[in-house]
Amino acid sequence: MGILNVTPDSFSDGGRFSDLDAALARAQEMIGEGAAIIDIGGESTRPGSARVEQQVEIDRVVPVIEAIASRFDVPISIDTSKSAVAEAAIKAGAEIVNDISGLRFDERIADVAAATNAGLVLMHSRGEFESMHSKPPVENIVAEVSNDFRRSLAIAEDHGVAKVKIVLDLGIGFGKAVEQNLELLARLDIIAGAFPDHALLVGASRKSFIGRVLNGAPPDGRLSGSLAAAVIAVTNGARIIRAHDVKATVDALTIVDAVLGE
Ligand code: 7PM
Repeated sequence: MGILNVTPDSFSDGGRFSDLDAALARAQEMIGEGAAIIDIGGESTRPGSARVEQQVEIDRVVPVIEAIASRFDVPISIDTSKSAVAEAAIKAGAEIVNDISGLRFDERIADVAAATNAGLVLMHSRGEFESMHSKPPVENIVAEVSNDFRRSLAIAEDHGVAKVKIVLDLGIGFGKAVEQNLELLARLDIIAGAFPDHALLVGASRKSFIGRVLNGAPPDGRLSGSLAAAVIAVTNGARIIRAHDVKATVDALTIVDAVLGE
């Protein structure tokens, strides 16, 4: 799953038309590098970032989704926690809703997914939008993630989302201490075993726990660490990897597949 951010800071050269062009070029590049899904987000979840009005988020993502959907045969996911944005995105051509709140912020996301037969990614996170990145750690992160997955799954199924459409995501970096992100990757096999009906998605790409373990490496110095995390995740049972660096990630995982195939 290749990441395509369409927040104003993501493409620097301003001007609506060139923003759309830049997004399209990046999508095309990631597809060429082997991305199987393009994940489009119009709201930054950076620590301390302000929430974006839903109409602003819609205005950012819809033109990009329409442009990609009309040109390329690739599934598009919409990274949002708002049902109105999910609905507009699906109308524009998205097929998957990627909710970082796991239905905690807006349950109607499940109604939208059920009504449109869209895929639904339920990501684990702790705390509200503003406090998500500063929550004190819990005792047993594997147990908490598993319990919260059950709660999110129950809501989704109550709203009529088919089991087979639901993907679970550990939510690396969302309200978790560095050691807990490492523990989740180390024990991913336990979580995968507990949820055999669902594919697991992991997004560790360039995240701050990698920078911390690598003595302060900046985001553009975290590629090797991100690849190591992706390899561990897939080896331990993840089925989808969310990544910025698609070519390098696909290469690393092609080797993993080749080895596991023997
Ligand atoms: C700041 C902090 C900026 C975190 C961006 C992020 C995930 C996601 C994000 C994930 C799924 C990033 C994150 N992370 N959706 N959206 N899984 N499903 O690094 O791990 O892109 S935002």
